[in-house]
Amino acid sequence: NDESSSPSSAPAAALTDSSAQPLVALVMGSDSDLPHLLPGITLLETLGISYTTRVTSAHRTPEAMAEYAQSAEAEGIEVLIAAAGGAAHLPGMVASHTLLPVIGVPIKPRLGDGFDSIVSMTNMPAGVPVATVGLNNSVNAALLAARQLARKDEGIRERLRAWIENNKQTVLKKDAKLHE
Ligand code: RP5
Repeated sequence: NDESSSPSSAPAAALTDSSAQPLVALVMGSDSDLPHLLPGITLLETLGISYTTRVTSAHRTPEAMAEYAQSAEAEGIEVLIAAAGGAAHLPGMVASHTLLPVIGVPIKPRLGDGFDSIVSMTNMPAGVPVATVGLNNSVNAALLAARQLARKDEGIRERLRAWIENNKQTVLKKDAKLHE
């Protein structure tokens, strides 16, 4: 389902990347994907994880896409989140140009239910992995990136633990409310 995303009606006109050296790069095939990435971006900010955003397309800007994927690791990026909809080849193409872990976010296209986006990312040939989350689920993409970074960063680890605890309490409160 796509409940994890609350896209606004139009793409954000501008997005301020975090000022610190980015550890996560969010790449998207079009700025029309950005509203679906905003919940994940908000979560990265909550967890104090620096990030950068790029619009780069596997089909429309193949050279720029390859160049960015090849240079991301040298630029200090540790995890790539790649979002695309429909013929959603961006995460797979990015993964073919880097050794960094790539998390794919399938985006629901204007036409159809989004299953095409999902299988575009999950049906990768053996040898080129894309860790694919649910449709529009940039929150889980951000949490996966956080888990990867938490292996080496105690601060991120603690903030991730706190977020998970808070999430647990939210669910417990909902349960308690049902039985009031
Ligand atoms: C994909 O085509 C993009 O990732 C986007 O999800 C979809 C539609 O792009 P626009 O026509 O909105 O630019 O490449």
